[in-house]
Amino acid sequence: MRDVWDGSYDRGMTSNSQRRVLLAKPRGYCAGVDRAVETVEIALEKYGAPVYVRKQIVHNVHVVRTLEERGAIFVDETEEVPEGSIVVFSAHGVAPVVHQEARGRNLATIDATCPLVTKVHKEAVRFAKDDYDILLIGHEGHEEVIGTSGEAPDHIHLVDGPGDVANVQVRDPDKVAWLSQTTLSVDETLATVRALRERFPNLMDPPSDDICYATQNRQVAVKQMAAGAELVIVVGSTNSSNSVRLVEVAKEHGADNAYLVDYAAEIDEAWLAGVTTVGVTSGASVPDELVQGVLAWLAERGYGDVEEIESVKESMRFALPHELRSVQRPSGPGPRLEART
Ligand code: 0CN
Ligand code: SF4
Repeated sequence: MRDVWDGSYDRGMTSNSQRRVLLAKPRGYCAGVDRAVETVEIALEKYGAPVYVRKQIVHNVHVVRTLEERGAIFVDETEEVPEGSIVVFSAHGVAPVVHQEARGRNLATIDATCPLVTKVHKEAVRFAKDDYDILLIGHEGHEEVIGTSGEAPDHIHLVDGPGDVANVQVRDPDKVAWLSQTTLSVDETLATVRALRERFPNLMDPPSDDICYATQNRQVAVKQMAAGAELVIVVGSTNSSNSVRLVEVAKEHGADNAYLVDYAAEIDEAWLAGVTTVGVTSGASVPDELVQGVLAWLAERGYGDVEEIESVKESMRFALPHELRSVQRPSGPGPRLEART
């Protein structure tokens, strides 16, 4: 396996002997998703079913279905959780008002918010305390954006991409800071920040990157891979921001076509017409067994030669939420969900 690949594959006529798969690495579960899924699994083992989860624990259909089969009940709001029950908050974070509501209903909460989302919440609180107008770059309606905005609703303005910059209204153009959702396109966010800085030359940057390491690394990996693949298949769910971004990035960096699928069964054979090289990757909320299902599907159609292209090494792991710290954890990262195709 090469450490760095230069993207220099030929795009010849397809024949069985030439067909190949480039498999991006890193792909799939990040440290925050691994922790959040494990949180629900451990809560089910420790307290027994049902365990309530507010919103999808992570934005993946398979993960949610599998946890439901084990006794997790997913709800939209805490008011749907019976008084006195256990509720887990999802990886995407919640506004402070949600914690208050849970206390009001006497719920036992376990907060699986990713520490890298919590970091953005803290940055918002800090800038609001210093009375900045905060321009939060993110997708309207996304749960993470709703949670972060709830930390300082009077100070935060949502900026949904470069096209939204002209709409921003602030009190003092010299006292403005920007933050972002963790799972955006790095390139589009840089374009949004450039446009914001043109309007607000004294714009303050966040103290550190808000787009998380996992989102960034998966985009770097798909860029390298897409340069040599006519077709890219991204495994992930349609409401997963980071997964959808991988499809866009693949198209912008050389793939003729890129598609998002939850399961191998959703792949359309017609996508393979004339294709020699297929790139495969997955979003941060996707168990690798689903990628293995896609590789098996491709192998049955002559794409059995798989080369993994590793662009960045990852070793991040987060401690469990403090409510579960006493629990012995299985060693090593990785999903414990059972396969289903
Ligand atoms: O797919 P996810 O659950 O969430 P988004 O990409 O939609 O934000 O991945 C985990 C990310 C977090 C927080
Ligand atoms: Fe945390 Fe990033 Fe994973 Fe979201 S994608 S859970 S912010 S590590």
